[in-house]
Amino acid sequence: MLPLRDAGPGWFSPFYAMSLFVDYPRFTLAAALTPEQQDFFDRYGFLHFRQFATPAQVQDILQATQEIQHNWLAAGVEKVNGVPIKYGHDVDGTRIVQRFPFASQQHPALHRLLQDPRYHALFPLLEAANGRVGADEKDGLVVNHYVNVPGSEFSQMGWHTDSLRDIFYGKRIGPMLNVGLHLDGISAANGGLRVIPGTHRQGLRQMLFRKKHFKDVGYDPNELAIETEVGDLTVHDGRMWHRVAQSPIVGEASRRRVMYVPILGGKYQPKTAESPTPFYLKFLHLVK
Ligand SMILES: O=C(O)CCC(=O)C(=O)O
Ligand SMILES: [Fe+2]
Repeated sequence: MLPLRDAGPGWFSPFYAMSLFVDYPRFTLAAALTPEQQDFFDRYGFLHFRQFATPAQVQDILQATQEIQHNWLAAGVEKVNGVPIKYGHDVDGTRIVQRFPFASQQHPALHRLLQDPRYHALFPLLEAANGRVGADEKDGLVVNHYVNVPGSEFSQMGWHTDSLRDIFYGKRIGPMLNVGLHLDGISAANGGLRVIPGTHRQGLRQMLFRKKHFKDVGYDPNELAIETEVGDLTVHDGRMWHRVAQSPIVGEASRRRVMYVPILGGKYQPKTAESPTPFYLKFLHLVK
């Protein structure tokens, strides 16, 4: 395994062309993190666990999202707790949901999934009191469904930090981890998640201006490709720069489904049906 390097502002990789292939450890999540896992996160800002969910659990999750999609399409639902649902089209032209906010409030199978005690093992990474799974806060459990079709509405996501959202609310950046459960196996050659290791420790200026939030979509020499198998879990610090690369493949093989839930510390701030639409979602149209 090649060691990862910290990505300081001016850092230049001698492995420029190779950096997609830099390897990093995949761990297993148990009831408590190991010191090695804790150290890796402190240094690089992310962790990757294999086989968090079984193939049968992943099938149940996919089934649940289809049921939610069916209900929302039938009822013409536009928002949940003020957060817009993103609709698009599948390979065969049918209308689908591509970003489901607050999904665990919509289906008992997804609600049950968030009761898994292994999430608690991640709370110490927050370095904050009152750690919890944010099922009713931020955008709740979000399911993303990417597919690259001609005129696609959702096939990639530009560079961003999740913590920028706090700044839009005029708040201090709250402690936040974003936890992804990967429902498709994606190799680096098929697009997928890219992170810039170490950027969780950057200053506020770098967090705000290192790139143009959501507009910049290109390759970065310091990026690392997160290659997933079905059922993998990833965790990244909310301050870390990341993006979703578009699959170079068009059609069925480009399909990528992943669900994210925030792990939060500090004050509990649930959203309700009366919650206003957050300002940061004006960026949602940039995601195509
Ligand atoms: O789809 C992914 O893996 C990442 C999505 C993401 O970064 C986000 O929704 O904020
Ligand atoms: Fe993100």
